[in-house]
Amino acid sequence: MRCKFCEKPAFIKLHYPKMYLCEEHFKEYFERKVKRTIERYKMLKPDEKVLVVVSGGKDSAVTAYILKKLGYNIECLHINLGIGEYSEKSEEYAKKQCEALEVPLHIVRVKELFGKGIGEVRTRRPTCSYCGLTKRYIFNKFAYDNGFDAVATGHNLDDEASFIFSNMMHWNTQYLAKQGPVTPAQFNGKLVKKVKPLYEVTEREVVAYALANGIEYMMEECPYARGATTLEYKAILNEMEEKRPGTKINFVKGFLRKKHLFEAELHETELRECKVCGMPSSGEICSFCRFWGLKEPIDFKLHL
Ligand code: Q46
Ligand code: ZN
Ligand code: ZN
Repeated sequence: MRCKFCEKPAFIKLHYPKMYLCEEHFKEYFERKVKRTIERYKMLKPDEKVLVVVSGGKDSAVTAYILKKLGYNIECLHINLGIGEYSEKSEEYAKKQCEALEVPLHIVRVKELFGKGIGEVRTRRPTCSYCGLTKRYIFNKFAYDNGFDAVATGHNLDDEASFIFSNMMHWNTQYLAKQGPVTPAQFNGKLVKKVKPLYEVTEREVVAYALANGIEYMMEECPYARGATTLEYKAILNEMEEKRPGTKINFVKGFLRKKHLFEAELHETELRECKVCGMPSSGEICSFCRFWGLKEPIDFKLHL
């Protein structure tokens, strides 16, 4: 098969819209799509300072790569979760990716902060739950302490579609109301703006883009990800996508059109300052400080 736009052999067959593209035209297509997503949802202004959270995996590596290529002012943050060999390898990949891109990489290591890695804490809370809490707090606080205007994460269309799908199955309207491609800054900027530039590209397209650009990334999954129900939802959506191309994007766009229905149900909890760290919290002490038993805030400010 030949590319739709030139004589070269096809590198990929896209299912929606259906077309064959050579490597060069696929890169162009992918970059245009991400650029349009950023513009459509008014994610970033050209002069904003953006912190990209890089895990070592493909999605965040592609996010950093494409934001740099589109001319944004980016720096990267890797959070080493302290999950044995998995975390050591992840950090190595993050370093390699940022070196290749020539962008500054900052590293925060959970074990250095608390003496324990994720998975080593004796708690009734599920591992992924406190891991997520820890990551979200660290990247937000790091961005806030260092004056970043936005935090970019690597969530792709498959992640978003499966998140919406699973939360609809459980009618978690509170979560659904807060879901979207952009979360604006809140609480006097203490909650930094969050953006998802890969919101409208599929996982398959991200893999192909990484391959086309020689981006190396960590393929192993976190040991705690095994058996996660998100993977089941992804598999169901993939099956539907195969039968009816466009299912995922139409589902996510339809959700965004109807999101106001969920927002109407949102019980806005009044946020106040955490007594320990001063960051926004629904209780006296925020869940991060409570979970890690902090007595003093962690200062992530870089002293350059
Ligand atoms: S939440 Fe859970 Fe992930 Fe943390 S413990 Fe691993 S699987 S890394 S996205
Ligand atoms: Zn071509
Ligand atoms: Zn706190």
